Amino acid sequence: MGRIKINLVNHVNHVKKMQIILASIREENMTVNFGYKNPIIPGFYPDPSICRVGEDYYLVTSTFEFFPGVPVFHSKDLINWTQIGHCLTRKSQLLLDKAGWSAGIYAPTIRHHNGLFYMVTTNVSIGQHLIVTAVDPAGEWSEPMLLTHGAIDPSLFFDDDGKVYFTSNGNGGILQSELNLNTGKFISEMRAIWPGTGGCYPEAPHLYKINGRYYLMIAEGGTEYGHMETIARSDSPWGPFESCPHNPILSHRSLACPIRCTGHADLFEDHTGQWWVVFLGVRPAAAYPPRYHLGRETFLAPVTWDENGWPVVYGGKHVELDMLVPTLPQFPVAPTPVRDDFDSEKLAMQWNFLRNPYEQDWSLIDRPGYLRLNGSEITLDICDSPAFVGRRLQHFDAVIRTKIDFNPKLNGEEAGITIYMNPTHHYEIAVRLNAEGKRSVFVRRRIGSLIAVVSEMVIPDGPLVLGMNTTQFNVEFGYEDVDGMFVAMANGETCYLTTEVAGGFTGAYVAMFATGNGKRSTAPADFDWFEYRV
Ligand code: 6LW
Repeated sequence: MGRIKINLVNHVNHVKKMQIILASIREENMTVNFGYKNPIIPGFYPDPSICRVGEDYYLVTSTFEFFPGVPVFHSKDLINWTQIGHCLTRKSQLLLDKAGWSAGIYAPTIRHHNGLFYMVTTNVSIGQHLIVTAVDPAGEWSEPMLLTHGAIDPSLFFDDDGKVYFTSNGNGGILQSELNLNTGKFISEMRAIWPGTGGCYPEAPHLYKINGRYYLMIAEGGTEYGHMETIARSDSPWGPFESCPHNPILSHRSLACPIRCTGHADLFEDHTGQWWVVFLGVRPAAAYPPRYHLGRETFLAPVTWDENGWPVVYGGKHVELDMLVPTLPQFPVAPTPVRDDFDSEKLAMQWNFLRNPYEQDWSLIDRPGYLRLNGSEITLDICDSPAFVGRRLQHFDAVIRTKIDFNPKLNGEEAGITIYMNPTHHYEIAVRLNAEGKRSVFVRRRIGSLIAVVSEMVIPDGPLVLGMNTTQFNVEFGYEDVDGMFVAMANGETCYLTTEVAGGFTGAYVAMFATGNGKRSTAPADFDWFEYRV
């Protein structure tokens, strides 16, 4: 017992020392090629898939009912990522009309072949897979080729002989067919190729050819706390597949470490010959009972190969928040600016709508320098497209502020900011007319069928700064008084916005919204700026 304690203390000291060294190297702008932090892409960015083109890396994640769909990230070092676009930016590519919550876009796969990027995913709301292509991954991506086949988690593999394989989940195992990419037709029967190792929900397959052999890597155990990644190989893309003797190659099941639910991975070799996996994991706010509200996030771990040709993730250890391993030379990238002043005629890439937006509900042009939301009859409580522009809450500790200019004229008209998990789990601070017809700021919390306004105060005329301060466990709501001092009004627990409570596959958003609660608002809500400070 004593020895374990000493080792842990040593380990913690070692991590602290390494962090200090890395910070000083970064300050002096020297090339760093050691150590990184997980998650590499924090916040609701699940089901990662990655491809390499030369010394550039491109990564996509799933997006469910949010629009645009499937963000594309670029990196030169696998650690510092910048969003360069979205694959699905048009309604003709991504129909989310009244899509259910956590429906829409499930796990994507990105591949590059013969100068073209391919992204394949499933829109479960229309029951079809879609393939889009682009020469430039920043977009625009093509119109979709639609494939009907009742399953999820499609992947593409381009074999050396020109054949293209389409692999997905289905029938309690992994299914595969050869695909003609010109016609979008399956040109062989859909065959069951591997049932997995016995975990529930064998899914998220990717087929690779490595050293002349076909490796099939999949997720099992469900995306929750039993999640794991397993692998098998064969001399043929059709199997029979031999399971890796040390499966699962990645899992944090039964562990109480800060990263849980690891699985749904994509395996790749970097341009220096080092292997890696990207995968999803979660960071519960507390170890027990574990509950997470930031969604499933994207993680990275190094891979080595054992003497029998099987991959070993992170030396067989459990993946950590601080990864003390050699990396590619690191190229820091500019962070997303803290404040968006809405001075552009295009929304910045971090912003999303809920489902396909109604164009009359928002504008960056009607009042230049402001994001205008015209509240419709639709509220945050239903599966439709309210006037809503939001971004992911990516950190436990964030300070969120927005300056709103909104003069409601009729009862029911409201606008403000929400921390939103799904239609039945969200909290907001907003402006409306109170029962006496006076302009007020109020905090409302919705947890399941319980809906309560927990604080309301009359406010003077003029624009108002609304805010939320988030921590691991709490969201504090308030506004700034005339002296710019934050006036706290109410709190809400993050635990009721977690996946364990709210359900589904997404993570918390912070968003500007407006609604007329059953009728169109007569007053627009103008947001001068929005700040997200970590
Ligand atoms: C996804 C499945 C999964 O399609 O969750 O974690 C589903 N894995 O592979 C939704 O993201």
